[in-house]
Amino acid sequence: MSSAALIGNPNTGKTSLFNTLTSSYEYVGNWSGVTVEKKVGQLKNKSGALTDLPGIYTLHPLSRDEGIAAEYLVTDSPSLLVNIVDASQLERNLYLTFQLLEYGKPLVIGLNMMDVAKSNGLRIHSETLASSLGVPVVPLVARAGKGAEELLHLISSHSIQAPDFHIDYGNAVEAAISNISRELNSVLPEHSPSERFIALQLLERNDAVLRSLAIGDEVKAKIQSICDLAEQRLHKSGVETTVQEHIHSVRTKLIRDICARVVDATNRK
Ligand code: GDP
Ligand code: K
Ligand code: MG
Repeated sequence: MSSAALIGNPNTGKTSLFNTLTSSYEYVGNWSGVTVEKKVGQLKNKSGALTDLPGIYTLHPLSRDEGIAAEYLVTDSPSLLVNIVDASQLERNLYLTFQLLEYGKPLVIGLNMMDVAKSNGLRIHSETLASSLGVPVVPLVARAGKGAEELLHLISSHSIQAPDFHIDYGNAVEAAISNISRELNSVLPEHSPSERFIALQLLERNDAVLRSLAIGDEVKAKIQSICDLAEQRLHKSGVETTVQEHIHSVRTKLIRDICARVVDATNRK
């Protein structure tokens, strides 16, 4: 049995898809500690469970509610991520996608709101998006149920591979990722997200991820000093920003490059 999770920005059509893809609820309640609704359903073809996660723009939470998705990714460790992306707002949506690509587990993109993109005069080259990111992309109009069958088929096929997605964040950050990964290597439980993903989230000072990790204070202190050292090295190399801002700016530059190839806005309305 697989466990898949729907994850994406707010209002991208996750719940609409959840309702189309599942036949019965396994669980409806609240996420622990917060009043945000938690829904887990059984996929229509009985191939596994699907969890509908609260919408977020980044894994880096600003509030307890926003930390739910990050905590879930670390502690529940789903075997497949179904990233729902709004095709009409691709650049903004891809930030979370980049973070999820680093997770190290199989990922499929449901490229929703294709009707909205079209009526805005945007042509979205979904094959170019798929080849740029190295993951399957299924165009969707969730409100009309379009593409949902193909997505369900793909989710259940168990043919989706973990993406080989690797951004080069530069020497200072890459050295820190290696050093944090080494600290995590022996302490992470099986089926955890990739060490690289956790290292990057910790370098981004994601407290929800830090809280969710079952690691001792000694390892936490070592990781903290690696983060501090990365910042010093970054400054020495002439980059005046924090590590967090640096990671953000490397990602956003790459996202702009990809959008320039994927989105044809010649006839934008
Ligand atoms: P969530 O916040 O990601 O769970 O998104 P919802 O499933 O609640 O959808 C947000 C709104 O977008 C609802 O009004 C949906 O009916 C609408 N919606 C969902 N998918 C599509 C789509 O493909 N096209 C259009 N035009 N609207 C959609
Ligand atoms: K909503
Ligand atoms: Mg929803």
